[in-house]
Amino acid sequence: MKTIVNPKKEDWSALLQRPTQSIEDIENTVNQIFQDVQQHGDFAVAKYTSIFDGVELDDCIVSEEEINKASNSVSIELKNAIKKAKLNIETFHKAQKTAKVEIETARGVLCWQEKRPIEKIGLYIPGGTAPLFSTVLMLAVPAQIAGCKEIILCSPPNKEGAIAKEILYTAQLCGVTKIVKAGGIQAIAGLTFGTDAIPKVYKIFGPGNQFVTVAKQLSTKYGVAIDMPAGPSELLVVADDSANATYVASDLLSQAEHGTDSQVILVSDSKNLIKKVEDEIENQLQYLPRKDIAQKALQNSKAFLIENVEEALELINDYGPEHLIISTMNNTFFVDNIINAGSVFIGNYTPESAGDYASGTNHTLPTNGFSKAYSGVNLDSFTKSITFQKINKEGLLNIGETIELMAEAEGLQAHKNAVSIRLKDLKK
Ligand code: HSO
Ligand code: ZN
Repeated sequence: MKTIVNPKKEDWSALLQRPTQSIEDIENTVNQIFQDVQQHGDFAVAKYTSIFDGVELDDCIVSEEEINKASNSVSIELKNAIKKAKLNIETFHKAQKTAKVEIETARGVLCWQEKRPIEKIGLYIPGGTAPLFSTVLMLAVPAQIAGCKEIILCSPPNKEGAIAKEILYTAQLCGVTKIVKAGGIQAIAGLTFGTDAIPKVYKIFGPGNQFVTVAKQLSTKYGVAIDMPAGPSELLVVADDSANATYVASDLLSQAEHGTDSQVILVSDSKNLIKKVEDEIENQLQYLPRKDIAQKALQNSKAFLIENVEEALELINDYGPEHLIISTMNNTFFVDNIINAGSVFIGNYTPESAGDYASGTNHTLPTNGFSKAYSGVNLDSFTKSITFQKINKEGLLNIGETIELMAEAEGLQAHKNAVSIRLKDLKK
């Protein structure tokens, strides 16, 4: 990890650049596969599964039998852990339910807003080196609480044509209605257009590689909503001499092991702490099974030696980390003043792993600086708001003239008439 001492403000954005690649070549591939799936449905999906995942499937839908078999082979200990995490995620997301908002804006003019579930949603769960079944919990649990009717999960099959048993078990536990063995661009295209096997959905959630991310973005051109533009994982830790360097190092490594393009940043006013954390990283790294991945990620990572907390805060808000760990003498200062972050972890005993799995918060979060404008996935991500209004005679008398004047000024006579016709009756 490279240490940057007292960086000048004008250099921050260059120093804090994310390790993202160009997406132009990807866009062509994504467009082509979308067209193919739109025209040839399941046939095209199967073709790309064969090309990219190296497996020919008779049926891309996971059968009840397969799910039960997979569930039976997950250990009791792991099942209990998943259930415990599920309970906390449920508790936190149920608490996010809001009551209907209802108000009389003027006498006789009653307006209200109510939430309704998004009926059909798609969840994308990547396969690869570590199948993250925890993401199934993070997406399917709030979807079920919100009342989504159709929850379609897509995940790429392995060479044997299977999806990880933990993913199947968790999906079943959380009420996923259909599990499809399809990954990458072809899965997103299937969810976008619908095929005989894959239902068309209204919103697609979940992380993925750059192909999946670009595909999700393209699906919005066809009227499908997405949770957010996802990117490689990030963690920023702000720590001073009061922090435990061993803990800080373990947190930085926990995020670095996700992928070679992950980025971890340490911000501190203490040269001493930075040194201790660096030594600890070296120490702990050698024992990690994924040390090669973590090591590469650490090459994208930096430690910033900063003069004071105000400057540290400004730098953090500028970067907008996906995850922020605060371990300082004055945590409250950062908690009160943080504006741009996906999820915040406070104090020595709050590792990011807690939020990744089991504390109850969601781990599907905005990366790549998107925390400046996007929230992480939460209950509202699975609902939409509908507004209602009911105006009585007194109400129309109250606001009628206002509408007439405004409609007239916009040159929209028919709008004005809709009010005038009624007002005439009321004034008879
Ligand atoms: N840190 C990841 C989520 C995750 N970690 C899943 C472990 N499993 C992105 O927030
Ligand atoms: Zn993680």
